[in-house]
Amino acid sequence: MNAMKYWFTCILVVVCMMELPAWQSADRLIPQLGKITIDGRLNDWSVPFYKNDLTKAGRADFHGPDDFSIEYALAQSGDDLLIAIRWSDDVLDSRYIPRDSARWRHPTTGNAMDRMYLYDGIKLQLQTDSLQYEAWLAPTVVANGSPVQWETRGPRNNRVAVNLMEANSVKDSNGVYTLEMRLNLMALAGQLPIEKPQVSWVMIDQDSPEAALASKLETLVYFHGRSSYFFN
Ligand SMILES: [Ca+2]
Ligand SMILES: [Ca+2]
Repeated sequence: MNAMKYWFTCILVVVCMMELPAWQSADRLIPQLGKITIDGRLNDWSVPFYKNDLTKAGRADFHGPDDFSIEYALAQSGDDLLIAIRWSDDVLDSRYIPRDSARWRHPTTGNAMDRMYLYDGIKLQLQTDSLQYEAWLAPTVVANGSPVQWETRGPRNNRVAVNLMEANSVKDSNGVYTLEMRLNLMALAGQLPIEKPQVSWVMIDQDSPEAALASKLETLVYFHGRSSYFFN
């Protein structure tokens, strides 16, 4: 490489580095939505859905959208954060798991893990510098007419059970489970606005409702991701 080419390459690298988008470019505006009914039906949702933006992990024989696919959307309406999910899954493997049964210990290794990873499920986390909220849901109604398994607020080592999320789920005419959720942000945070919440997802597909729990570690597939949002 001659000297001119060398310096040209150096300058190009520096310029490219300067133009790398800052991570804030992943910030997403939470769009406004009119008044909706939390009945699980998404015909009143007129905002874009995110699809294929979560990272897959777990078993290698996952066979694509026929096996599992999800779309989700967030919206705001007054003080409410609204959340919708379309859940397509070839085998439903879902049940109610009370919070006091959340941990499961492997019978051979003795290792403890979250029991929810052994069933179809959704973990939603909302975080800011001063606020932590977590909810576990099933794709279908599992408890008290709701898909919510439980909710907590507070830091990992000092979580407090809360009951803030209104949620419902139905199966539509295409066999897709649709979930609809409402979370009142004033009730959650005590004051508004909430600045740039980070929203994290884990969406778990298990397809072996009859299998021994230990074997389900081998069949686990999940999609995960986190994005930063802002309200207008
Ligand atoms: Ca599946
Ligand atoms: Ca499943």
